[in-house]
Amino acid sequence: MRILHTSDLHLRVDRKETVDALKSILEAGASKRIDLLTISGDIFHSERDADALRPEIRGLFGNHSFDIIAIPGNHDGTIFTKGFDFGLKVNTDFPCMVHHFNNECVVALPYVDTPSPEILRDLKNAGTEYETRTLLLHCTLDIGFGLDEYGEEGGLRYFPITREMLSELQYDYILAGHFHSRCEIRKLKSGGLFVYPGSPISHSTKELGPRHAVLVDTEKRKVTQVCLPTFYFDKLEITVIPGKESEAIAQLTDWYQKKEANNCKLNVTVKGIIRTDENKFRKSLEKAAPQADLDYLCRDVRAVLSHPLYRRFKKKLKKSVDAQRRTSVDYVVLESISLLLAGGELE
Ligand SMILES: [Mn+2]
Repeated sequence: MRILHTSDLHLRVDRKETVDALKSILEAGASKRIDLLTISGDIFHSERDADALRPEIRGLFGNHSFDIIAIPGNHDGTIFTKGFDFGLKVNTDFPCMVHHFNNECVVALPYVDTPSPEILRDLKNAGTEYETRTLLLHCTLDIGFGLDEYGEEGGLRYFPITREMLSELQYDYILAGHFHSRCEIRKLKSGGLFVYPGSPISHSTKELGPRHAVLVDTEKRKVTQVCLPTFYFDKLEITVIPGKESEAIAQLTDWYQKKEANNCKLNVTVKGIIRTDENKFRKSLEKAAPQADLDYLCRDVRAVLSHPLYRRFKKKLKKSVDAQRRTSVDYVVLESISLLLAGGELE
């Protein structure tokens, strides 16, 4: 069976690009000839968004060559129990629902706060008669991520679970949601694979770089990331060394040109010290990355270069500091003298 896995769409009525992301995922599903699309929670950002978007979304979920199985997450947990028509069946049955496809099963657990011993027991016993078992879960895994990587809410209140506990359940694949920042695939001690696809669209600047869904081929036992054409944020930080201004421009040009045609918003921070006109250098940066937001923090240090104090230092530098460390020491001194000059502490 070929499964495309995603989660955390956070569809919002005031962010059209989230609905576009859903369309991209459905298109990816068709082009990858999948049998099943799985969505592990937080389809909607809030109940209000689910309410507003329902009629529009309903049509999108219908008429596909593949099945769709979804579970509620902590953001949209209760809306699915109210009998509305979303165009897809979101599993809200406790303890869990077992969907089967020939000799395989997909066990879907609707979002709950804590993995109680009863829930873990039910998950362990669900669908054990099938050859391949896949579990859908909205959870916080113990792999040392920053709490802010789990979307805006963070925290460990959301079904915290360890790899050890999941290993015990003996699933072949655990297709999870709740972790936003990037795609993470981990092998469990049991041999099973744990998959966080990351949010399929950047919801904030905490989620950087192109977004992915994950394709699971259960027959070939192959798991691959599928890059999505959805909106993302990205950023680049460059520290310029005096005399290496053109290298900085080249680095920016290379990075920018790879992303230029993408659906993204780019932020570039250029800091450090330069041996050239501040205005001219800014213009070159803007030319290299015209659509990016630029934080320009460079300082022209030409006045320092001709300062007697710096000249004396430069002579000593060659004698007393080995070649390897010379550039970084030079940089620190240039920066310090420049600040002293700016503060009027040097004549
Ligand atoms: Mn989420």
